[in-house]
Amino acid sequence: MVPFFAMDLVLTDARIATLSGDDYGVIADGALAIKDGKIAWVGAQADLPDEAASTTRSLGGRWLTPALIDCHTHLVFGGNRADEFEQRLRGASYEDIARAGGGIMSTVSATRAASADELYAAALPRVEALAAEGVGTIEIKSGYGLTIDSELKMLSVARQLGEATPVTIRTTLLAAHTVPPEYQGRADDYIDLICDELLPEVAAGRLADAVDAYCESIAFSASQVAKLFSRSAELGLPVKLHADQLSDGGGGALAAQFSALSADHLEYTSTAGVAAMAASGAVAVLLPGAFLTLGETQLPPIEAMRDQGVPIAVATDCNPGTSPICSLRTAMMLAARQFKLTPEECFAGATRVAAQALGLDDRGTLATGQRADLAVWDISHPRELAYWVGTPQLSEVILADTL
Ligand code: DI6
Ligand code: FE
Repeated sequence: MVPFFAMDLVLTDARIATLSGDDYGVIADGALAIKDGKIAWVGAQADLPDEAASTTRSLGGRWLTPALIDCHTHLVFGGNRADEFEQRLRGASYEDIARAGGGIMSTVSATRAASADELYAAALPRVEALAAEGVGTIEIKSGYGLTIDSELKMLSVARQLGEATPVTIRTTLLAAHTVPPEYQGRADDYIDLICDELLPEVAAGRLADAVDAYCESIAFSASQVAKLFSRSAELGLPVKLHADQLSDGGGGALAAQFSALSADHLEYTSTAGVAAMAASGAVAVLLPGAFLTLGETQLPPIEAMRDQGVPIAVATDCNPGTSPICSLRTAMMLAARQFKLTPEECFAGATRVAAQALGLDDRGTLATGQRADLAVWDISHPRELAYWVGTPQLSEVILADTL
């Protein structure tokens, strides 16, 4: 090990939630040492080597945890859909609006019309809002362009956000979000365009870290998704799936069949779908903001997920249509309130399991060798993180990229 006097920073007098092990992995009187942007040591302060003469900072009994991870967002987009929110309050359904040419398509028009600079300027405050509540890693999906150029534009804006901020941005190609107007009635041809032209370009340029699709009656069928996922696998790109959000389309099982990192939404997933996910190791990403905004009543099969040992993550789904929510803390509270996840499940779901949903094994817990992406909180217990909304408990964020 690196000698202690050479540490970059040693944090002492902390209550630590490592998120590895039971009961938040708590270390009551803890200390943590950082070297080269990584955790070099974490444990009980009494065991801290004597020669810890590096820059040492007392956290005064505050809680130290992994920085939060938002593993499912669509936060790069043009315009907004407050008008449709109003229509839905008056009784129109999400599917009705989509079939009438609104919904995702209305954001597609606004996103196509926006320049990369305009999209960047609109998205930056959203990244900053998440960062301001302790988020250190954000996944951002494309899917509001639906042409080769505009999907590439979205991915490059997302990459740019990662370069300009200390937050890690993971990008996901969601070109199969809905059938673009140019391909109405020819969804198979659109899938071919993605498979033959867009995916190879994205893979060659390393523009996306994963591929996602929307498997739903108003979007793509299981066989269309299967074609896309086979091609993604050939190109070495991991996959994720918007599955069973509005109906049971067998999405959970489909994701499992392709060893997806995650299947997301899952309100209508069957017990068989959950079992398939458990066998494949796919993470269930729950999106309580979309559930709330759409006024859904069908709960995801949480008990089956727990029984079968499917890891559960929680994310914002930040998007202008179904989840105009740019707060992971709010999503954690909603997951507790609506889905009855325990506060510990909510917290693990926004750290350790969220990392797993992104295929990242270097963050989400506090352990030797992990990235030093940390959050410091003025709370008396970590259960408060899935309880308060909009209150200022975050004391400090320390991200490896700022060290
Ligand atoms: N499910 C969602 O919740 C978002 N996309 C998806 O496939 C909604 C996207 C939108 O309505 O703009
Ligand atoms: Fe989504």
